[in-house]
Amino acid sequence: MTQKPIDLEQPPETAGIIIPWTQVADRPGNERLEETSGLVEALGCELAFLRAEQVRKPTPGYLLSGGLLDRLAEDVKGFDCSMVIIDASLSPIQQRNLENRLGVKVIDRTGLILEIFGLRARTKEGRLQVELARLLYERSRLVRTWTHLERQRGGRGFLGGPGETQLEADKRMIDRAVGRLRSDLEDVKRTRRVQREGRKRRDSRVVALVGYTNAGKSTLFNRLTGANVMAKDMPFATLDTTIRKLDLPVIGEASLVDTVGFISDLPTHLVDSFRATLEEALEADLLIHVRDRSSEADEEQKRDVLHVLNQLAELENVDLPPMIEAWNKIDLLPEFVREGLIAELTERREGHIAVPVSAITGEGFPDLIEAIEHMLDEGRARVRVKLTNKDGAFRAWLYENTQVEEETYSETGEARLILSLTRDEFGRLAARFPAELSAQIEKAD
Ligand SMILES: Nc1nc2c(ncn2[C@@H]2O[C@H](COP(=O)(O)OP(=O)(O)OP(=O)(O)O)[C@@H](O)[C@H]2O)c(=O)[nH]1
Ligand SMILES: [Mg+2]
Repeated sequence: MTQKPIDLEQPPETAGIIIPWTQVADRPGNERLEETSGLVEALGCELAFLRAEQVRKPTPGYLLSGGLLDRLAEDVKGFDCSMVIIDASLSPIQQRNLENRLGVKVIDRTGLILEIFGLRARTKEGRLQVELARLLYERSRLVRTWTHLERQRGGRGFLGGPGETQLEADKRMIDRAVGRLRSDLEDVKRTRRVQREGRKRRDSRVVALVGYTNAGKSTLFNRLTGANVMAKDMPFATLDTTIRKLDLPVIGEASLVDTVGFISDLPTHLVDSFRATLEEALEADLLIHVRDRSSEADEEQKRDVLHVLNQLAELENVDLPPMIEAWNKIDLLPEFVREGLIAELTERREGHIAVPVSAITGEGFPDLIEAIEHMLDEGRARVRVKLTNKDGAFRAWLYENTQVEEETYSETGEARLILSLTRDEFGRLAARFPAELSAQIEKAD
């Protein structure tokens, strides 16, 4: 049951959407309804209806049962829908049965997100990743259908039948394509690694923006770097990682990374296949978790973002970089809520930095920059170096490889530098100039 990509040349599809829920605790709030309709809009579909429906006893055949299904079938006819989206996870059997019963294409949440990613992917890397996710999704569904058929045919021995062999063949074909895609993505990863190492050699510190889709990462990115990345009120506006120079008043130059947003119930295949892109964030010196504090679902979104980040770190077997939070969109909050947030901030325990900002008005930016510098500066040492006029090469090396904060001259014409060094830089300095290190360098402050 492979999904066909949606053809943009065709007139837009008319979609009816059901968001099923079982327990009262899972009943979707307004934010979820809006998010889902946003996803459908992002797909370029016309929305016929969208309802949250309580499914007390999900059935293995259709998920929805009895009256719910009848009503859905009526509405599909009544609104002349060409597609139904079930904002949940459907088994391949349920999907097929629903398609047969309703007479239109049926997709689930994963299918929906994959479609949007498919439409948005622009770069070669983005396309590879989406294609991989799609294949892994299809493969997982083939396996399940196959198991089902196998059970039906149980005990018939050699009469395996053409269905089985066909599915086996499909599986093998997908496996081959997955293998090719993975190796293409390995190349992408390698190139990125080389670029990253280059940045490291130049000691450009890397700061990555992460967060829920639509939280305002790209808007913040553009404003901080003067870039012009697409920022839009729609889910998954950004799929590709962009890196730009970020000028910091004290530290100097750093690199800022904008990344793909996360969403609740992000299919694991997507997390897996977007590793090449998100590795950039995992290897950053600092993560800025951009949160939309004006969203009712902000706390859940935060939880989901942290969950995906931890999942990724586990997959890559690395620790997450240090993180601060940018509490974005505070311009949308009424004054008293804003004050409450700021009070909450001051009550927070030390060690966790959060900065209220507005990527639109620029409010809070100086504090955000200060917080970034503070975090990047941790682990740096300041040292004072005495130079004589014979130290030309040493001086040149220091200027080239470290950050010189200050240069002064004594009455006798000796130069004194104040340097700020990372641990790595200090190690390189010690290896290169051991004699100078003991004779001419002392700790500042
Ligand atoms: N009022 C207000 N709107 C904002 C702010 N920051 C971003 N927005 C709006 O929120 C929407 C989403 O912004 P983006 O910057 O595209 O969000 P994103 O996090 O990059 O989203 P994805 O790329 O989809 O993950 C846009 O319509 C922005 O104009 C803010 O501080 N205040
Ligand atoms: Mg974006």
